[in-house]
Amino acid sequence: MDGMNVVGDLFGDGKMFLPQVVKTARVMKKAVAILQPIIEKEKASTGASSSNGKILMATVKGDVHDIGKNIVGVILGCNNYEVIDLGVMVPTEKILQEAIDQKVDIIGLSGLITPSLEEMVNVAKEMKNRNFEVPLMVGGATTSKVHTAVKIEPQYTEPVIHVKDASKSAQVVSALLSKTGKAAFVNKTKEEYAALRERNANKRPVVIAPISKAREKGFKIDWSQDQICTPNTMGIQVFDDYSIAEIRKFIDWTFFYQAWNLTGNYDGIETVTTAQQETEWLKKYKTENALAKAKEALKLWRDAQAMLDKIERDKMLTPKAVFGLFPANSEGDDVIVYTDESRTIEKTRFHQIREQQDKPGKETFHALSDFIAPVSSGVKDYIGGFAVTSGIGIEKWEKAYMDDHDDFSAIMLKSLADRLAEAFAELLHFRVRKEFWGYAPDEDFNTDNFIRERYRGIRPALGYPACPDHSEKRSLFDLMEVEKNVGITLTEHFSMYPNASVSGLYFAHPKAMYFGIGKIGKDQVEDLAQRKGISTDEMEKWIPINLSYR
Ligand code: B12
Repeated sequence: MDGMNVVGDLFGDGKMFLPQVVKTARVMKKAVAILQPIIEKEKASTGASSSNGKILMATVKGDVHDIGKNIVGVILGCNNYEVIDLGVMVPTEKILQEAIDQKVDIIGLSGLITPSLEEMVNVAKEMKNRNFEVPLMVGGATTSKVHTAVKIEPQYTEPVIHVKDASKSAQVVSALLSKTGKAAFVNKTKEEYAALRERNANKRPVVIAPISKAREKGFKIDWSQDQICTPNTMGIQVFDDYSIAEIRKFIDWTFFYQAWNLTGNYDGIETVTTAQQETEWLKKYKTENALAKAKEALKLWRDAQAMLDKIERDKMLTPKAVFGLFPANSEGDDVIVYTDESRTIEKTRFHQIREQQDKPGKETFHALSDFIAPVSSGVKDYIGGFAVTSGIGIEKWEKAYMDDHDDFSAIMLKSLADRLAEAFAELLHFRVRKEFWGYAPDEDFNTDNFIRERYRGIRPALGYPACPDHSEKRSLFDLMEVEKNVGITLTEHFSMYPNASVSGLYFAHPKAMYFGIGKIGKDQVEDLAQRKGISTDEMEKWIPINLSYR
């Protein structure tokens, strides 16, 4: 344990890197498992607890993401905290009951997508209602200090702390549990959050154009001049067990290093095999820290290749995909998908959101529907949809690794499954452009172009900045019978299970591009709610970060 404390401190000080810590934790856990009977005996005789405190961790209701939470769990374990991990999609009731039953010292919540932000607010409110006294920590990709300060902290009387990443987690926990240091830490954070709230309240309000004006200034395409490509293969196609060997060629490794807290540019890493190549490659890292990080990145890359080889060889994961290409036209900001080329029966509608944030010189207010020919043009246009997963089969392996006290392999597998899901989405889009839709038959395989999105057409994933409403996934899933065809399911907050899944739309127009919706006005929210047949309150729940008036 003393050794782990040293490792924890070195990591906190930035002198050790995440993969090293997680590997060290594996050694510790395996050793502890052997010593467990003796530890238990000692505990029973002295009544003493050997841990520094009990932390309950959970991914909130409706969200399935846990790689970040799991990493934090390992780091806290290394720092001798007892971590009670309730897993994913955990309802508030369960979080609170477990916290009481297990007498935890801190509750930690994790979430990756926007609806989880609201869920965290709910947990905080409920903690106050029930007079909880333990601090609350929040983390995960969409959480932020500002959201925590403005929306979560005011709901709870005890400390609420946003933790940006794993490297900060042990310091925060230690401060929150310190008899001498807690008050100062909590007061400092409270002051910081109060200042953030004030700054937020005094922020110059964004100028919102009326939705009518934004629509008038939508992105214009001269459809009479346009050559639309009719897809070679219409309707739905399913891939049941796609080759991992093919998919791995499309991996963009940037986010893999990010997941392992090793941000940096490691271009050319795949060419390093001999000792001489390694020495040459490392020469470009000039500072001591950059060099140490690059060495670690190289080890991690090799571990990843070994795991990918195993995934391929042992068929650990079964990548599945469904995509569909359909007749479509836009109507206002909606995209209508028809049952067939007669375009008489509407099969579904995708309700797009339009930019409304105005500023001097702003000429265009985009909506994704601008990239599809309007019904009034008489032009026959098309849209595509896709859902891919590389997470089927993962639980069995994850459990086996965890039973073997091997968090490193469990986290490695998860981070690779995520990479494979993204890569599969990229590969499928490439094939759609080249073969199935066929508007880019001459496009060559070029990972650099894929990463820099240098190709015709876009594949916005539902929930991304151009289409932030996660609830639109329901229409996509119904359209392509995703549950039945590939086994990806949706939670009540439209998170996809298995976690390593990506879904979205295909737009083929050469001028189609990515953009961010930003803040929108109440006029559009009301209109959107009406178009979707839901209440304004519910609509607001799906896009809280886009509301200009909250
Ligand atoms: C990799 C990635 C994925 C992976 C999954 C990653 C995962 N964590 O499970 C894949 C490719 C599968 C994926 C899919 C999707 N993604 Co994604 N994804 C990302 C990306 C690029 C990085 C996130 C990540 O993994 N970071 C690394 C991990 C380790 O970090 P982390 O989870 O944040 O955890 C760290 C900290 O937050 C903190 N922490 C986390 N939890 C906790 C808890 C406590 C108590 C504490 C103390 C700390 C703590 O410590 C952790 C370790 O350092 C982000 C963009 C970005 N740059 O952040 C988008 C992003 C999160 N994704 C997004 C979206 C929309 C999706 C999809 C919905 C898209 C789609 N329609 O297919 C799907 C959803 C998948 C599903 N199952 O439902 C959006 C979310 C937007 C929103 N506001 O909702 C983002 C922000 C991209 C964007 N710019 O819009 N995604």
